[in-house]
Amino acid sequence: MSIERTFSMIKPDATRRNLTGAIIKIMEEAGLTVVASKRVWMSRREAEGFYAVHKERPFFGELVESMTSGPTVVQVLQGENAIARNREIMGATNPADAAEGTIRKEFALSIGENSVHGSDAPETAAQEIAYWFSETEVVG
Ligand code: RTP
Ligand code: MG
Repeated sequence: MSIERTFSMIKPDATRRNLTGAIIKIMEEAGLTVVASKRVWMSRREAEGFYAVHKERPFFGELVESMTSGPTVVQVLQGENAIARNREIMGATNPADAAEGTIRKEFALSIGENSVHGSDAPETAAQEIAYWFSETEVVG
């Protein structure tokens, strides 16, 4: 067990439906603490840069479209095994495969509009946090 930080996003499909508080409540109840948070309307350039790893994938255009379609809440979550814990409460990428009680099972509309993002490993967590936040903006 170790205290970790992970990067999380509440995506436009969820902010549009006013689900920010409901989603953060699930995170907090799972033992994760919001140690940085801001609401951003991503530019195309920011979305393409953030998702650069997926740029050759067939869904890239659709992903960038949806991430620039409205406000996103970008945040840093801290807690025991925060990376895995957050992935667990998010549920599978495709809401059709997501387990009962997960955020995506409850709120996601489709694989593309799946309400949340969470880092998948320590390296990506560090990169993704640094993409959106300066060190002084993360207050643990
Ligand atoms: P995330 O990175 O957002 O936490 O989600 P993930 O690891 O579960 O999924 P990943 O494979 O990294 O894909 C990133 C995001 O791209 C969108 N996607 N659309 N239309 C499609 O087939 C498709 N596949 C992936 C999803 O919004 C996914 O969260
Ligand atoms: Mg991913």
